Amino acid sequence: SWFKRTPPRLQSKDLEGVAAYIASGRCKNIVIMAGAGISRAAGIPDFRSQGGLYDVLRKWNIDVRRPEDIFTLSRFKEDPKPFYKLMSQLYGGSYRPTLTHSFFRLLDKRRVLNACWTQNVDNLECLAGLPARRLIEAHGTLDSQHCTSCGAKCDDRKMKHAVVTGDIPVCEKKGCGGFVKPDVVMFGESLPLKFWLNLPFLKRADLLIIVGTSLAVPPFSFIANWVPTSCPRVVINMEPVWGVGGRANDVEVLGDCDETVRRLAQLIGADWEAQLDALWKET
Ligand code: CNA
Repeated sequence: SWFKRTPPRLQSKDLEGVAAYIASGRCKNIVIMAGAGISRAAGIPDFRSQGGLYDVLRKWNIDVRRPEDIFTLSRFKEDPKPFYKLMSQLYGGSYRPTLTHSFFRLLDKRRVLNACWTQNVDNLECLAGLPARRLIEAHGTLDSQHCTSCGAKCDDRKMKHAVVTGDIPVCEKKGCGGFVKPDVVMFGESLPLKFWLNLPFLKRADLLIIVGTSLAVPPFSFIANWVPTSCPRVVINMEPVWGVGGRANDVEVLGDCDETVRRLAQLIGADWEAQLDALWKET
């Protein structure tokens, strides 16, 4: 069983080494940690890159002392307008998963994916076909919503209509009228139960792929330290990620994630790249 195996070691500390490890068949429990960077190619801005949501807020002169305030529950309850002004950006378009999302699906198809832990709320992992049992949406999802006052569920279409037309969605239950909020985790809220329940399984990880995230938001960022010390960790990101790089099996591949996962698939085998493209075309 998994705990009796000898600890994995990469042939080389680069993408070739990671590919050889996956191709060897010894790597069967890949854990992914994903962030907003993987959805940028879909046209969704991230938080902290240039041109990201934090820049947008500054440009709009939105009255928030810190950009994080907009995603803080107590502030939302006082005044949800800045949050919804920003949401209208996200709800306006229709988005298609990226090659990186399809790479996650490929790992699942090849039966080497243990779980994908994502901070994203855009639902693109689901649209790429990743089954719910493999997906942990640590910061919730924009795909459903509830009243912050009475907790009632709110209709999808009414919600999206309100947001796109610039209204604040309000609970329609008689006598309630509370503000409706998408089921995203705000600062000041606890993470979904699924996050906490899945933590013990991180001990099974035999490869950690950290992709498109600055890894700046705890407790999500802690996951990187909760895989076994011997577990190789590969960062696929535009910039180095704080806190990862010090372990013997850490690998850093800087650059665009779609390009990197394509190269990784190529290096594992031509059939992997072909299947990756086929899965992406399906989305
Ligand atoms: P972040 O802090 O904005 O970091 C994004 C990271 O991705 C940065 O380090 C970038 O260098 C990197 N990056 C950007 N483009 C690429 C690319 N093409 N290839 C590789 N790397 C790239 O975002 P995090 O996800 O780390 O921060 C966590 C927040 C952001 C979570 O709470 C999310 O809910 C929230 N968020 C989510 C979305 C979404 O659902 N798509 C969008 C914006 C923000």
